[in-house]
Amino acid sequence: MQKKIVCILSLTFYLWLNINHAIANVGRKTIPLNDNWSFYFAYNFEKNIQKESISVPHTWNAQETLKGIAAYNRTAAIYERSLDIPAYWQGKRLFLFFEGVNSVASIFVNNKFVSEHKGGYTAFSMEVTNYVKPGKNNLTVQVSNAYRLDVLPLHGDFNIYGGIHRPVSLIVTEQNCISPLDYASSGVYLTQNVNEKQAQIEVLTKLSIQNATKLKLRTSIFDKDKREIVSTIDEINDKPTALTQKYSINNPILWNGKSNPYLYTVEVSLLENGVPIDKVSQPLGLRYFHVDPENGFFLNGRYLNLYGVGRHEDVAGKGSALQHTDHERDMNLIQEIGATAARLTHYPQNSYFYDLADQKGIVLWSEIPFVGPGGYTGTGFVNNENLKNQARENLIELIRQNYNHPAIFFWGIFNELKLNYDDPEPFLKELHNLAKKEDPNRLTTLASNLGDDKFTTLTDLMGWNQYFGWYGNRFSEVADWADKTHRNLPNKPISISEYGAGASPFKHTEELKQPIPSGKFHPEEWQTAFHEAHWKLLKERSFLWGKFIWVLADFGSSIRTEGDQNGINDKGLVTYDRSTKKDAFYFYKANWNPEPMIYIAERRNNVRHNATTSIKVYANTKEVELWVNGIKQEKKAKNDINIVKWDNVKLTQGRNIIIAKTKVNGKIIKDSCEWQLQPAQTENN
Ligand code: GCB
Repeated sequence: MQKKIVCILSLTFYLWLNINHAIANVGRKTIPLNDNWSFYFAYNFEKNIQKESISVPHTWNAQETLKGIAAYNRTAAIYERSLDIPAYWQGKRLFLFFEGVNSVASIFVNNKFVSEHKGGYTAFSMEVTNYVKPGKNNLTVQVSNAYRLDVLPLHGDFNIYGGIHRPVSLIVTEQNCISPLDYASSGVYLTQNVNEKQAQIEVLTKLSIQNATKLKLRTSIFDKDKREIVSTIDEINDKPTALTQKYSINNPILWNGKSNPYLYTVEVSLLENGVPIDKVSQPLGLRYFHVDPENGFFLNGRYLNLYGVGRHEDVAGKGSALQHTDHERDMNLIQEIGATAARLTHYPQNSYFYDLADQKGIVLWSEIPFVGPGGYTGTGFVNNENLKNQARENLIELIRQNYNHPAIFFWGIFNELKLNYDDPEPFLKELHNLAKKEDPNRLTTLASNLGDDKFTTLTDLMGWNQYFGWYGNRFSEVADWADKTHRNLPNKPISISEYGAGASPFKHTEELKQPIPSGKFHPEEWQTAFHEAHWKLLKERSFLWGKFIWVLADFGSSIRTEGDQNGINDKGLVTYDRSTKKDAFYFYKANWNPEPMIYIAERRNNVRHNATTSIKVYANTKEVELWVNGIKQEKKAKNDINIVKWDNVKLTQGRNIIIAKTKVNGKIIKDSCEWQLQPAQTENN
């Protein structure tokens, strides 16, 4: 009897376990495949070669590109790891999802070729259900960053870091699922038509249906506090590849840039016999906008001055193989400086960075890596069908993968192409049309470095990369350029898509003199002067719909042998390792970030030879007090670009203590630094 009870109990427990396992086992799972890879270069054919154990994101070029030798290792490498497939996944579908492999990837499962992907900065996915067996399987990725003419970019002042430089995962689904195969997008596309009173939202869901068994699609929209606002369920008949559902929200809360980056969430669930078997969640930021050639950018009916930085995904020691914390640090810098916008140069960036921009309300320009030579020789375009196909695919990937990010407003189709090789214009027109077909609700743009009679009819908006006072010319010419371009193209919304100057925070001068860009001496003070002069002239020109500094942080460019360090473009407002914010960073912070601040500029220029000097403070409060060696100077007010300046200040030989103070709501905030005055050096000492 007792035995019988034990048997019944065990059977019940067994059934309960199985049912629970089955329930727990239903639905999409995303399993990270970032660890336990081995790595070696593809030219090693010996059987017992040494393989390096690595995790992805990974690149093999992060260090050597700093030698300043253009010929860094653009070769092929092999990444391997095992794929463990539990037996209870029998009947599931399996997809590999790569967020970015630079720049051509060939994927093999159990030594069988599955697929190839070209282009290092977009995600790609593939189904591998029929390539795997229960138990251990091998995943091999052959990666090449070799220079070739059929993969963008053909050119560029940045490194093409070879490797699996973004995360990898395995997606496990039921037989029927929301498609992970539509250009590696989420499979859900949210299109909006918004005004203050009402938002109409169309949710297009791409499906991958193997067996049509009582399927339904439930789509719900939740507000920020996770309260469901609307929800519908539609039956799925036959085996459709897509389904569209429509919603409206009255009195929507708008995504309003930094002032209120309000996000709803759209949750799309696929139900089989009433049980959810797949679910995709996407952010929804409701907003409307336009760009006016005379008055710039308007978000939700109000003028928004778009200013910010270009951003490369590249950090000292890591190249482009970044972690979430690296992206967060960059976003924190963008927020700290007070930017309203960023241009994500020169390629689609990590999906996490777009998430951060959605959450923080930063308006984005995002682009494909269609990059021309700028001031160098060579071409960014050849009229070759293979290259054109890759560029088309890349643009579709950029748009579909990032379609739902409210932060993105502009799709960039190229940077600094030239006209002295194959004429790129017909193809650029085609790319503009393709972008419009994929996404009629955003605007296209480009970044040119040619005259205002070139490339002006291709895209909705335009931008020019301008370096007045760096690669020749004088700072003030930026105003003449802007006004003349605006006069010549009165109906075209124009922007300054890059402006900047190189600087080392460790090189200084007391006499401002334009440095030689290709030289080693890039004193910080010239960059500061460049930005002060530029911002004064640019800030008032609201017809410029965007003003983008080149660049947030110094970045790797193997072709450069200038400034302090080979292989670095030093036009960043922050150093390559993000440890030092240059003076220009604080200049913009004082102008863009309303949080009270005070900062003594030229603080690092701390060995002085001129006994009479100027002292400059950046502050966003009205007045600033200054003490030099305990002696109070005249209290001064800031000027129109938040600079407070004292001329003819006398320093004493040896140590000088400078203290600047200001009052914020009755509280004193201050900054201080120390300079040494030393006798001027003569040739003999
Ligand atoms: C440009 C390019 C950018 C370069 C920059 C520079 O116009 O678009 O990729 O890095 O100039 O620093 O010269």
